Amino acid sequence: MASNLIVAVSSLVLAVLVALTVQIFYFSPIDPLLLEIPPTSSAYPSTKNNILQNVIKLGEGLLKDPEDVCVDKEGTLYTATRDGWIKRLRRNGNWENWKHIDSDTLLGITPTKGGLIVCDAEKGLLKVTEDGVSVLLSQVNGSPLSFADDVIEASDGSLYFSVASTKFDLHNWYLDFLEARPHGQLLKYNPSSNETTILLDNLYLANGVALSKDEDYLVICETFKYRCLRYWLQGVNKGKTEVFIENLPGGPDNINLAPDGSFWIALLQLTSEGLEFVHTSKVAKLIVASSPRLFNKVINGAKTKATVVNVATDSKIIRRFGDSDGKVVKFVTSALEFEDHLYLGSLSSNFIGKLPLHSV
Ligand SMILES: [Ca+2]
Ligand SMILES: [Ca+2]
Repeated sequence: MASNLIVAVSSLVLAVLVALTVQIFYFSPIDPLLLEIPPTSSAYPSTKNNILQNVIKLGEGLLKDPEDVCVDKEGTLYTATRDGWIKRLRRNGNWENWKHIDSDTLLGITPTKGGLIVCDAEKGLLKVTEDGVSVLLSQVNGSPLSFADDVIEASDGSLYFSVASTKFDLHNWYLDFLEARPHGQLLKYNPSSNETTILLDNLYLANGVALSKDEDYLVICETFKYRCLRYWLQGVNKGKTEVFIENLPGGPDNINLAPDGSFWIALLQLTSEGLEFVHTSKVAKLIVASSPRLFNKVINGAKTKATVVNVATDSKIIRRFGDSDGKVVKFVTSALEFEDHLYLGSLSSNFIGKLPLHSV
């Protein structure tokens, strides 16, 4: 009798194990590659400053995970929040709930001559003006535009923007990360001809996009490669791509041109012991991919820090600010310099951080 029960229970356990194995390994949503996280170059300034702990919190409690920030020519600061608001901070210090979009996937924003352009990872590129919100671009070559991440306008009116991944959506970004294959793109939208061109393909999670001061090149961030590429728009190298900076001390998210022509890049601290191990094992990747909860456990450490770097046009890191244990700010995704202050967006904050640059 007892032995029958043991046989029955063990058969059941075996069946469950087989089903789980089949589920995890044969029906996995990912086809992973191993990922080598680059060693942090010893040439970079020390990792241990906590200068970002000195930020002033703007709009605290009003802003749900403001991923990106921008400032228009009047000096009004804008951000897009996870609950679908475009909120703005007037020069007089007042916050305004400007426009609401039925979306929880708003990412990069940029001011343009014709209003604010917002990347909605589900709807595409949106245009926001005093009159309301309209969809500017929702398709690329007949396919839905999904996971638009960041956008910038050139002085001729062209919009350059990134698609983080053509395979996974924002809610499943961790699968793109685990798969570690290049599904990202850099695109150009010409509003006068209504034409969209793919400039670069096969990018490793294409994220922030910035134009150089003279608009002779673009810098595009590849988060999982810990590097940024330079795509030439003018001159003898027009159309060519080269590495702008690599082995960054974190995965680059948004990037912004500074007034002096250098760039501010927010770096995601995607390194934790758990993640480092996961990147060395396809089996571990398949197991983690089977459960977002498991992924959150592995990446947890990564969400408790913040780093931003200021990179010169010759690719040297000039300044590096951090909050090494996320005491005041963490998961900083955007850094924008305006009138001698740095403004910080974050996917784990309810405020915009403001750091006076003259005193650091
Ligand atoms: Ca932006
Ligand atoms: Ca971004």
